[in-house]
Amino acid sequence: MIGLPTRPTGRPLLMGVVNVTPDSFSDGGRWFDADAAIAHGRELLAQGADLLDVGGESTRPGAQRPDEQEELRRVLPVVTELAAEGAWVSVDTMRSAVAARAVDHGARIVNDVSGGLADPAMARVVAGLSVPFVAMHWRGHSHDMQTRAVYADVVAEVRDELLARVEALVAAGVAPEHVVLDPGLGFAKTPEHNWQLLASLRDLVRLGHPVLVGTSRKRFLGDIGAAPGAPLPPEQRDAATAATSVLLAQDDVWAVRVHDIPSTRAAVEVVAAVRAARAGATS
Ligand code: PMM
Repeated sequence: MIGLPTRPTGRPLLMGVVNVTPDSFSDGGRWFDADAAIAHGRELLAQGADLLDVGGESTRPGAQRPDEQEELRRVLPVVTELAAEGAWVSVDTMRSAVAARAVDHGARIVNDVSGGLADPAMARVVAGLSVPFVAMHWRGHSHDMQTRAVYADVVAEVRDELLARVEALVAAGVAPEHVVLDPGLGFAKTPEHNWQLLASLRDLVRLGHPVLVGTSRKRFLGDIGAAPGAPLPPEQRDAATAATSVLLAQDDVWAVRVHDIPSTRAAVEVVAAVRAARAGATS
């Protein structure tokens, strides 16, 4: 059984994003070629990433899905090489067949933005693979997900829908300690929903599962530090991302999923240093 990488003292793990896609909203097309994606993964590791999340399907609002063969063609060479070099690799996929092949090629975590809902075989396959599984909150595929951003109480509904996923995963044989929860910021959420979820993140952490959060470069951060009606482009959202990483570190999440490692690394190391100083002052 593969365990989860341990969280360092005082800060979350840093999961670096390696999108092997032509159209991801934040870095679309930049690492589409396998060699470029591998080089990017190495760069993220050199900058301090603790794990790498390799994905071949863009989930930006409105995106169309690649077929399974195309997804495999994109991710397998990148997963294989980075895992062979010793990196802790997760595969970002909604397809159980892609998850199984990627684990066979060295991936040690399955990150499913649908939490196992998109592919009915996912829970059973992951149980058989015996690897950690990231269950993200999801209400439907990207092409129309924003129509599902309707909540009376977003914090309670996301929590309850995630707990329903935990129940289904465990019933299919996934070890409870293997289930990582993710509130799915930006997925069937308005900016207000994302802020409310961030504000209440501690409640999710208190459920007892490791929590992973992806705020990096997302649309709701585009208005921070921008003129009204002129959101910043994704590459200029790393300062706001780092600020959310500080909050997430203070909430004791297990990992943050980010595109730019240096800015978030500095942010979470500040939190760890302040915590160490506080602990020293009281001992
Ligand atoms: N966000 C994206 C893709 N995969 N996985 C998890 N677990 N959590 C996320 O928030 C998440 C994800 C979309 O961002 P990208 O297109 O920049 O990768």
